[in-house]
Amino acid sequence: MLKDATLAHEAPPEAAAGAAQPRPDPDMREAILAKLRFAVGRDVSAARDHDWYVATALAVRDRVVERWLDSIARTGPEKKHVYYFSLEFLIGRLFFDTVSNLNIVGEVRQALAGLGVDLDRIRAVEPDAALGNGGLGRLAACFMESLATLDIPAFGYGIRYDYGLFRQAIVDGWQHEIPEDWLSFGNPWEFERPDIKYLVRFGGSVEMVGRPDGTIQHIWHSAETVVAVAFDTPMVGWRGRRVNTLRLWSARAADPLVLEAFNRGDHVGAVADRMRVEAISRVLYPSDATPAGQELRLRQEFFFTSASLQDLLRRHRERHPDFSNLPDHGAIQLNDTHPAIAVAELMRLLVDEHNVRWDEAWRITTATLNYTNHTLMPEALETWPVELMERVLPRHIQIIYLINFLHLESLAKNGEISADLVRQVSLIDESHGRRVRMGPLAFIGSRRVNGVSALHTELMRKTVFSDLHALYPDRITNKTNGITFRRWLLEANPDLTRLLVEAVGPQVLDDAEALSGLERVVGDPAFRDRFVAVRRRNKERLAQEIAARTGVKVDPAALFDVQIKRIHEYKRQHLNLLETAALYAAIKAEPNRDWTPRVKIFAGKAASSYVVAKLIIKLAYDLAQVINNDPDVRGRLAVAFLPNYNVSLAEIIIPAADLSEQISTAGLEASGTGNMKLALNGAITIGTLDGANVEIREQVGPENITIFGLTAPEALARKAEPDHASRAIAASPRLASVLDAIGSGAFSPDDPGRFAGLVGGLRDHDPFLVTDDFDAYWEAQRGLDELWHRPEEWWRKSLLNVARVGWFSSDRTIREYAEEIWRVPVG
Ligand code: 26V
Repeated sequence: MLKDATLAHEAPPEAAAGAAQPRPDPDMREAILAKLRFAVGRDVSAARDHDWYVATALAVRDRVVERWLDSIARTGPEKKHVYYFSLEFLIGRLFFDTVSNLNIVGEVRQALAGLGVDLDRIRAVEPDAALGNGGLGRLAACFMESLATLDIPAFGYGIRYDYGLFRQAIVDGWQHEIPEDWLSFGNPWEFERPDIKYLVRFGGSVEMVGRPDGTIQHIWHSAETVVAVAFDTPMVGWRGRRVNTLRLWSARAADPLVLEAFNRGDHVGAVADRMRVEAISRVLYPSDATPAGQELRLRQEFFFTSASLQDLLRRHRERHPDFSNLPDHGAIQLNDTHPAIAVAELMRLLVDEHNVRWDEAWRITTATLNYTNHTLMPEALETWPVELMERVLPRHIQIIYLINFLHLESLAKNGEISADLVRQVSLIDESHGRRVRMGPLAFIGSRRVNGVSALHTELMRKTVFSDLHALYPDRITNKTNGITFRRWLLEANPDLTRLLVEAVGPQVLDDAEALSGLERVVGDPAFRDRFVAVRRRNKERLAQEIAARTGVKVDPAALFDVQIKRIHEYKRQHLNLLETAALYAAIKAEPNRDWTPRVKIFAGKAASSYVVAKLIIKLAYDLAQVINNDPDVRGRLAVAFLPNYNVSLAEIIIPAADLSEQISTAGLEASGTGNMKLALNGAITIGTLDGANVEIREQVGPENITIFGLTAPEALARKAEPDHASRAIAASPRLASVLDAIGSGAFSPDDPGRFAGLVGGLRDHDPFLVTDDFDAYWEAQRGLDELWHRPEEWWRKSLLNVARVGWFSSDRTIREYAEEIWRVPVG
C-alpha cells in the first residue's frame, strides 16, 4: 500500500536515490571545513555561497578521486577502451550529479545544514559547463555517464573552451549573445595535467624523400606548432561504480615560438602569434545551423583530434610492441564529422611517424574508427575547400587524395563504374569549387557507421549514403539515442522518483525497464492523485521561475505546453506560434466556450547568425506581449519565452511539462532527445512521425501519443509540389487569417512590416511545410484540449508514458554500442 502523499513529500529527496537514511557524517563536515579554510582560504564567518560551493565540491571531489584512481588501477592495460571523440560535451552542472551518483546527498545535505548552509542554495551557484550547442553535445554527456555506469573503460576527448555556448539575453524580444565566461571563478572539477601535452602542427609544406627500398617518405615541414595541454574531469557513474576521464585539450603557444620572435625583437608579433594559437580553444562555435566553414573551426577540429589520437597511440605503445593490435584495445567513436579528419590523421601518424605500411595502417584505421551521423540536412553536411585544406593541413590533403584514389580504384576493380557513381562516392565534391566531403571520408574510414533513430538510419541508407551503402551494405547500423535517467529523472524530479520507488520498488533506480511495473498502478486513483500532486508542485516551481525570469504570471493549474530546443525552422517553433495566434483569435471570437487553459512555454537559443530564428523568437515575444495583456483571454491562454535555455533550465521545465512539442518536418529531426526526457517525466507528446517519435509511439502505444501531419515520404513528395503552400492556405481560412494578422502587423504595431518577410516566406515556398501541416496540428491540439477535460484519461496516458519509456535509457543505447560497434564487455 502506498503511503500518504504528504509523508512522501516530506521525506528528503535523497531517499529518491535509494540511500539508506543518511547517517551524520562527521568526516564530510570536517572535510568541507578543511577545504573552506585551506583550499578556498576563507573563515566560516566570512564564507559566502560560492565559497561553500567550492569547499563542498572539493570535499566531494576527494571521494571521487579515490574511485577514479581505483577504476584506472583495476582496468588492466589489456582491457579494451572506448574513446568518444566529440567537439561538444554539453554537461551542465556537475556538483549535484556527482553527489547523487555517489549516493551521498543525505550526508552532504546534513553536513552543510549543521554548518547553517542550504545544499539547494549552493548547488545553484555552479555555472553550467555549456560546452555544446544542443542535442549532439548533450548526447555525448549522457553517454559519458552511461559508460561509467556500465563499467566500460572510456575516455571522452574534446576541447576545453574558455567560453561555452553564449548566454542568451532577450532585450525587447530580440536575442543578444553574451560571452559565457564559465571559468572565471575557477572550476573545481578539473585537473590540469601540464605533463600530458602534445604538439599539433599546422601549415607548411611536404617534402618527399626516396628511401633505399624504393618507397617514399613524406616529411611535413609545418609552419606552426601548437601545444595541446590536457585537463581531466572525472565522470562518475551511477552508485560510483566506475569513474572515467573526460580529457579536454587547451591550446597553448609553444615557447620556442615566443622566444624566437622575441629574439627577432618582434614583441608585438610574438604576442599576436600567441593569441592566434590560443584562439583555438577560446570559444565554442555557436552554430548548429550551418557548418562554420572558417579556418578556425578546421583548426579546432584537427587540434583536438590530433592530440587525442597521439594520446591514445602513446598509451598503446607503452604496452605493446606495435600497433597491429590497436583495434583489439581501443574503439574510437567519431561524434558526427567534426573529428572526421581522424581518418587522415591516424593514417599519417601510423605511416609517417611510426613507419607502418599503408595497407596495414588502413586495416588498423578502419578497424578502430566508427562514425555517428546526426543530421541529413544537405546544408549541414561538412565539407572543406580543398584550397583551405592544402594550406592548413598539406599532408592530410595528400592522404585524403590517396584514400580517394584507392577507394575509387577498388570500385573499378569490382566492375564497371559510371562517371555518375564516381561523382556520388568520391571524397572530393567538384560541384561548387573543389571541397572535401567529410561524411563520406568518415564512412570510408570507419568499421561501423550509425544513425541515431530507426527512421534516421533508414533515411541514411536511402538518401545521403545510398551509394556508399550499396558498396558496403553491412556498415550502416542503427543506434537509437537515449538519455541518462540519473540526471533526467532522479536528479531533476526527486519527488516523482520517490513516488516511483514506492510504487515499483528500488530496482527502478538501477534498471529503467523496471518502470514498466507502473502499469499495475495506472488505474489506482490514490496513486494517480499523488502523481498529479507531485506534478503540481513541479508546475508551481516552474511558474515561480517564469515569473522571476519574464514577469509573466501563469496558473499552475493550466495545461503547460512546452517546446524547448534550439530555434530552427525545421523544428517549427513558428508552427506552434501560428497555432497560438489562431487559438488567441478563436478564444476572442467565442469567449464563453469552455476553453482549456493553456500556457505556451518556449525556450531555446538561435545561432547568432540565423536571422529567421531570431525573428521567430521575436514573434514569440510579440505574441506574448499582446496575449498576456489581453483581459479577454486571461486565465485561458498565456505565452512565455524563457531566456537562456540551458541544461539547468531544462531540469526545471521538464518535470513540469504536460505537453511535449516534437513537431519537426517529418524526415528532418534525426532523433530528438528532449522528446524522451519529457515523456519520462509524464508529458504527453504531440508530434510528427519523425526521429525517435516513431519509436516513442511504438513503446508507449499509439493511443498514448498524439501524432499528426505528413509522414517523411509524404513530406518529401509535398515539398516537390511548387504551389503546395498556396493550396494549403487557400484550403484553410483559419491559417489564411492568422497569416494575414501576423503579416500585417497585428502583433507588431510598432513595426507592422516586421513579420512580412517571415509570412511571405511561408506563402511562397514554405520549405518546412508549416502551412501543409497547420490544419492537422490545429485539430490535434483541440483533441488534447478535450482530453484535458477528462483528467482520468489524461493522467492515465501520462503515467503510461512514464511506465513505457524505460527503453530510452542511454544505458540501453550504450549497451548496444558496446556489443555491436565497440565489442567491449559490459559490466
Ligand atoms: C542541424 C541542421 C538543420 C538545419 C540546417 C543545418 C543544420 C546543421 C546542423 C544541424 C544539427 C547538427 C548535429 C546535431 O546536433 N544533431 C542532433 O543530434 C541529436 C543527437 O543525436 C539528435 O537528437 C537531433 O535530432 C539532431 O538534430
